[in-house]
Amino acid sequence: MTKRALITGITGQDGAYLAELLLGKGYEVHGIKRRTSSFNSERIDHLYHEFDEAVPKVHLHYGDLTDSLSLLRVMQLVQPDEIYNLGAQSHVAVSFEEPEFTANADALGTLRMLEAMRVLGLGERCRFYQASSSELFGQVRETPQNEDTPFHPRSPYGVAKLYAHWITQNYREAHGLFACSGILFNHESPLRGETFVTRKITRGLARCAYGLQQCVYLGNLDARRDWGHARDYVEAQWLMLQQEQPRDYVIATGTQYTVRDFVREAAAALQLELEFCGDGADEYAHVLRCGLEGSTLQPGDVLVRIHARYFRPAEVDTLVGDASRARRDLGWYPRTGFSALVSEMAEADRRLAEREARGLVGSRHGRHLIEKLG
Ligand code: NDP
Ligand code: GDR
Repeated sequence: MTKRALITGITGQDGAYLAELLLGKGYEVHGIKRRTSSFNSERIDHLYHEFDEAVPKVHLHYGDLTDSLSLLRVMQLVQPDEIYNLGAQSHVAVSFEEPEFTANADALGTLRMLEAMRVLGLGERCRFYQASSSELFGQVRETPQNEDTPFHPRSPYGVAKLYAHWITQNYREAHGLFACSGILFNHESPLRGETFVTRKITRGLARCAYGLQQCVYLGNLDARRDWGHARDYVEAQWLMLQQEQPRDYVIATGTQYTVRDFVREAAAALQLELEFCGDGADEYAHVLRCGLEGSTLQPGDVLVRIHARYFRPAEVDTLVGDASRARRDLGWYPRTGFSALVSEMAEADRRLAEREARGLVGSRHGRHLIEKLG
C-alpha cells in the first residue's frame, strides 16, 4: 500500500529534501504551503507538475500553522500515515523582533497539529515528527550535547521550540500518539535560506568575487556550530518514524567550527585566500590572493566586515552534538563532512553569481525561470 506523508514547511530547505526523499521511496507526498504575494515554491517546483499525471509529484494545499481550521481541513482530506511538522518561523534573530508570531507558529502551531491529529482520530494509524532544535540547549552546561542534556533556550525561537518539544512528548505520554522529536543541529545546503550565516557567506563571497557586491557584513564570528548537510538530516527524520517505538534523537556531526572557520573554508572553495585582521567590532578580512577565473577581486580588497546589526540580544556561543543514540538505534550517521558541505554550497553560489554577472539572472523570479530553462 502506498504510504501518504503530509509535510508542513514543504517550501523550506528541509521540506524540499524530505519531499524528494519520500517520493523516491514511493510515498504519496502532500505539503502545506502558505499563501504569499510572490512565489515561495522555488525549492520544490521540480517536484510539482500540475498537469502531468505520469510524473510523481507533491500535492500542495494552502494552510497555515496559525490557522487551526486549515490544518484540520488538510489533515482530514489527506488522511496521512506520517506527518512531518517542519513548518516554523525558523530564524533565531528574527524571533527577537517577532516573538509573538514565532510563538504562535512554532509553539502553538505544533499543538494545533497534534490536537487536530487527535480529534480526527488519526492517532491509530498516523505517526508524527516534530522538528526540534539544538537551540533548545542554548546556554550549554555540558559538551557535547545529547538527549539527556538540560535545556536552556536563549531566544523566543528556542523557547517556542521548547514548548513544541514538550507538547509532542506530552501527546505521546497522555494520548499514546506515535509522536517524536528530532533534536537537529544546524544543517545547511545550497537550498539554505539566504539570511542564515552559512548561505549568507557562500552567496556573499561568490557575489563579491564577480563584482556584484562589495563586502559581506557579519556579526559574531566566534560563534561555534555543528554544521551538517540537510540531505543527510532529512533521512534521520524519516528513520525516526520507521522505528517500533517513538523516541527523541539528537542528530549532529559531532564536530564544530566557528563562523570565521566557515568564512575561510568558503573562501578557499572559491580559490580566495583571506586574511583576518583587527579584532572585535573592527575585525575584517581582506584578500591575499585570488585564483578564481573571471573574478574582479584584487589583493587588499576587504570582503568581510562586522556590523552591530547582526549581533543578537542573547547569543548561543557554542553547540556540538553527540548523535550516538541515532547511530545505535537508527543506523544513522552523517555522510557529508564540513569541507564537502562548504564546497557544494560555494560552488552552487559561484555558478549563480557568474550567471548573475553575465546578466542571465536578475530578480528571484527571473533567476528561477532562467535556471529552469537553462
Ligand atoms: P526554513 O526556514 O527553510 O523553512 C521553514 C518552512 O516553514 C517554510 O516552508 C515556511 O514557509 C514554513 N512556514 C513558516 N511559517 C509558517 C506558518 N505560519 N504556517 C505554515 N508554514 C510556515 O527552515 P528549514 O527547512 O531549515 O527547517 C525546517 C524545520 O526544522 C524548522 O521548523 C526549523 O525551525 C527546524 N530546524 C532547522 C534546523 C536547520 O539547521 N535547518 C535545525 C533544527 C531545527 P515559507 O516558504 O512560506 O516561508
Ligand atoms: P542559528 O543559525 O541561529 O544557529 O539557527 P544562523 O545561521 O542564523 O546563525 C549561526 C551563528 O552565526 C552567527 N552569525 C550570524 N548569523 C546570521 N544569521 N547572520 C549573520 O550575519 C551572522 N554573523 C554571525 C549567529 O549569531 C549564530 O551564532 C539555525 C536555524 O536553522 C534554526 O532554525 C535552527 O533551529 C538552528 O540553526 C539549529
